[in-house]
Amino acid sequence: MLVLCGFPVSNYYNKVKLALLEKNVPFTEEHVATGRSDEEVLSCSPLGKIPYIRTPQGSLCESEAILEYIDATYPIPALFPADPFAAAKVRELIVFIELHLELVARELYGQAFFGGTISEGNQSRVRKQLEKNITAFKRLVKFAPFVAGDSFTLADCAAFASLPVVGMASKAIYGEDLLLAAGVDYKPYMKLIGERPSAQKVMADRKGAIAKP
Ligand SMILES: N[C@@H](CCC(=O)N[C@@H](CS)C(=O)NCC(=O)O)C(=O)O
Repeated sequence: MLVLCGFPVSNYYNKVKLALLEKNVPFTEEHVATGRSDEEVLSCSPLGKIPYIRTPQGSLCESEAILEYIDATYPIPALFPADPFAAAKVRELIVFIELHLELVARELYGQAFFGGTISEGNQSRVRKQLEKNITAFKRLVKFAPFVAGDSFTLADCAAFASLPVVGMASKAIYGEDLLLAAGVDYKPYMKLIGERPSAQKVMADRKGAIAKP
């Protein structure tokens, strides 16, 4: 059976968990904190990042590689469209969400969520980049009703896990959610996805993990 390693507050962990639940893949969870540099973790995830999975063939890190593996190994229900162009559009959206939005907003997390500080210069640099990238993302995202169109795909796993973090971090630092400010109204979408049993489990586990001392 697959083992998902990490913890349920991480957006990348929850992206993978949502896909596993959507696809009804049997898996267990193993709590692994960030910041580990021991051989047990680095042999599975050389940068010490979570999530990673253990499979019968070995371990695998990087959430996107994990999702591709899961979708190919457990093909039904498919979370990439069969049409190659439509599937590529899903992958394009995932890159926009993670590389151009989440990774940029990540620079804000230290101050937004963990009591650190980010210099004014860096705040303004990140804001400029985020605003540019959100404008670009707006051209691609469909919310029709799913991010890539009329069916639930792996891009929804990425969007559901990461869009709220981008919104919360920007609100904490700039006093406004830059996604909403740019007219990317992801709130009804979050509600829609939040009605799925898979997403409810992810959110409940996240809440439980945050509440733990
Ligand atoms: N590109 C990675 C990103 C994973 C990631 O950044 N995970 C965070 C937790 S949300 C982490 O492990 N941070 C600790 C670190 O970077 O050392 C993926 O898609 O899996």
